[in-house]
Amino acid sequence: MKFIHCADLHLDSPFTLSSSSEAGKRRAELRSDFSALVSYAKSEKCDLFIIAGDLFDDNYITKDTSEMLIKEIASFPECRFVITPGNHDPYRVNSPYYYLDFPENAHIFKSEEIEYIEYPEINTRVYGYAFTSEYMTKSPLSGFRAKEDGMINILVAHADMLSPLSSYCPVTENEIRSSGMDYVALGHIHKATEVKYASKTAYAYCGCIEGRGFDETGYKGAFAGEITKENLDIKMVKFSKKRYEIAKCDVTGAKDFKDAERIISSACASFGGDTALRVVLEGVTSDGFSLSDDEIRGILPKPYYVELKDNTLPLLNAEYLEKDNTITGAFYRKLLPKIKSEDEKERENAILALKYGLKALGGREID
Ligand SMILES: [Mn+2]
Repeated sequence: MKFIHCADLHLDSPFTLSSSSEAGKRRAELRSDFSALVSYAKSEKCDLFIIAGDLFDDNYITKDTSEMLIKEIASFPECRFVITPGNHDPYRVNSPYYYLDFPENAHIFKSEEIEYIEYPEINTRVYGYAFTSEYMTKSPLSGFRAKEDGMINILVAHADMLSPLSSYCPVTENEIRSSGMDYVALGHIHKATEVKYASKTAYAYCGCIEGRGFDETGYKGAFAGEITKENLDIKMVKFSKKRYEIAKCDVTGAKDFKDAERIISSACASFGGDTALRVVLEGVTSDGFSLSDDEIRGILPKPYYVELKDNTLPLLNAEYLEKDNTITGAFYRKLLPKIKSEDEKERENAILALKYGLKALGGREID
C-alpha cells in the first residue's frame, strides 16, 4: 500500500515576518505545495494521502484556498484522503471542515475519541481523532489497542510527544508501543524526525511543508513510500519552495573587511535565491572593528531575504579593560556580569550596550 504522510501545511498562514506582498506570494506558494503533493501522489499511484493536522492555520480560509483544496482532492478519486484536525484547525462548528463540501474520497475525523475507517481493498485500517478545540490535555491513546486481524493499522495523530504535560495532546512512546499500530503518522512538531520504532510500531513526524520563520530552518517536505504488514519503506521528499537558514560567522581575529569577507562568503556560499538568510556575526573582535550592513550584503550570494545580527564582542583588549581605572573600565566591569549572563537576550543586550558605550566613550560615531 503506497501512501503520503504530510502535516502542518498551515494554509493561509499570515507569514508575519514578510511584507504584505511577499506574504501573499508565500501563501500562494503554500497552496501550490499542496498541488505539488497531490501531483506527486498521482505519479506514485498512492492509495492513501494522510494529512496529520493543521492543514489550515485558522478558522478562516480564503476562497482560493478552499477551491484549490476541493479541486485537488476531487482530481484524484482513486486515492483516499484522511485528515485529522489539529490545534490550529480544530473540528468545530464554523470551521472549514464543518462548512466545506469535501469530496467523497476524503475522510475527516471529528471526535476526540479514536475512531477508524476501513479500506479492505487496500487491506488498511486508518485510526484517528480530532482536536475539537485549541487544546487537548488527554491522550486518546491511553489504554488503546488496535485490532489484530492482519490488516495494516495506521494511526493519524496530531500530538505532542515532547512533553507529557503538553496542552496539545501529549502522547508517550509507551502508548505508541502498546498501541499495536503498524505506523503512527504524526503532526504538530514542525521539525521532521526520522522513522523511529517503539517495539514493532513505527512512528515519525514529517514536519511542516514550508518554514515560516527562523525557528523553522531547512527544506521541508512530506514522507512518501510503501507499507506492508511486515515492512515500512518511506523517504522524505522535499516540497518547500523556500527555506530559512541561519549562518553563524565567527569573525574572531578579522582585522579588516577582506578578512571578514573571506569568512562570511564561505559560511554563506550555499545559500541562493530560495533562502531567507539570517547572518549572525560572532566572535571576539578588536573594538575598532566594524562592518556595515551594506558591506555585508555586498558579500553575500543573493538570498531572497537577508537580515543581520551582530553578536561580536569588541573585547580583544578585555584584560586591559578589566584593570582600567578610567570610566571606560568602570563601564566594562559594570556590564561584565550581564555579558556573561546565562540568559541569551540579556547577553545580547549587554554586548550591544558595550559596543555603543565603547564607541561613545571613544568619541566615535554610533550607527
Ligand atoms: Mn499543531
